[in-house]
Amino acid sequence: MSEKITSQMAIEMEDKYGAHNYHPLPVVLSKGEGVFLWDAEGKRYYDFLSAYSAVNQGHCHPKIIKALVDQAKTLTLTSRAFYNDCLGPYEKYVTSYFGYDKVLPMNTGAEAVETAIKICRKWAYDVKGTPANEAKIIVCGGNFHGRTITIISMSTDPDARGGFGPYTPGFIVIPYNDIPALEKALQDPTVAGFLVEPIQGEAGVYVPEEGFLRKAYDLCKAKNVLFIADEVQTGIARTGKLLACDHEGVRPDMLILGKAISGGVFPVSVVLADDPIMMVIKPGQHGSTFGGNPIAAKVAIAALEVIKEEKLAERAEKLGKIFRDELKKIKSDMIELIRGKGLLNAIVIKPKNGKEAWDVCLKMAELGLLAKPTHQHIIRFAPPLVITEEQLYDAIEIIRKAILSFG
Ligand code: IF1
Repeated sequence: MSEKITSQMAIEMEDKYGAHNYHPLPVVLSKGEGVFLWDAEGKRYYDFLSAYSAVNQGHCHPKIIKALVDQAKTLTLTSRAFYNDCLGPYEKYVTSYFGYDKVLPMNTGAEAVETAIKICRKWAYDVKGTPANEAKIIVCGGNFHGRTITIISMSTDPDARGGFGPYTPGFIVIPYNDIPALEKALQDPTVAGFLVEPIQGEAGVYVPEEGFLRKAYDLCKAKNVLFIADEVQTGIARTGKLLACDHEGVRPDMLILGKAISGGVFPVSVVLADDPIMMVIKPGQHGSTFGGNPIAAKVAIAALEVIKEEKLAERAEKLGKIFRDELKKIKSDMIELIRGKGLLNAIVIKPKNGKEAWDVCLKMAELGLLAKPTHQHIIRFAPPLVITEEQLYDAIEIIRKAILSFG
């Protein structure tokens, strides 16, 4: 089964044998290295999606791959029925890296979000004294936290949510970036937590007003409500700081990470919190077969080391400014707005002669750069953070050419 297939064959097979839950750009990728991807025919592309910010350290980073391969040859999975000699060192490393007492390891982002919701509810009943089954969590319109039934129950996106009821109760939806709405919702004494993305990724790289996170955090504290940050997409250097919350000096009560915590090499996610919160979970109350497995532990340590060793947060901060400044110089009425932080950026596209964000992405792919539209009119730009300044200028030239090709 290892014979080479053409791009055409690969697309036909996915169409015939795979569920149709995606609509990918017609590009078939077969190799990655650093900031580049190659398709089945050997054409090279800049990757400006980075697997939705999972591959912040660049494709197939040698140090992370070595950790993966070495551990894969030694021990892969024991389950949590027994101890293993990788988990403890990883737990020590990751808690000191982010500055929390404890970590709960899971695999995917959605699982970590579910975990945080469970911990928050349990904390409400055991510590805060909320009456049984009444705990509520405030979330924001336009959120994206994953695909499980409970998570889509708090979504406002008709595609994500529609047709999948009945829904999990216990959520209050307020508009994003709306402090008065939060203040009002917090008056309900059964509110236990506020779950928020510091920048809304799926909503189109929607950056809240400066001070929003700080004010939201302070309001939560005044009401003894847990401030829970979903940094699955914004975390790990992407926005120019280790965490997007660091821009406002906010330390979440619970921090949810996924994606780049493994450099996109392996599904690894975590919830981080201090003892008074995390210790509400007792043996048997939560877990996962694969969570905290030896490969995940070794891969995550390597991936987090790369972030520091290669100063990727600092790179994202510096190169992000250049990126936005250079994009703003492109004179085209198709560019309605440019926004973002660090190397998480987006262009809002104004359709022209029937040409939309999708067409711009097809043109960029033709010219050797991959990005994906979100919400029809927005293109997200998030290259691996290892991109050099020279590569960035080269990529900007491709984006410029693609947009200007529509006149
Ligand atoms: C897909 C979006 C990005 C996330 C935040 C939790 C999760 C995600 C803030 C769940 C996942 C993904 C999932 C992926 C596309 C992608 C995405 F466009 F859908 F919204 F990145 F922008 N919290 N985001 O962004 O993590 O369970 O997937 O590991 O295809 O659904 P997961």
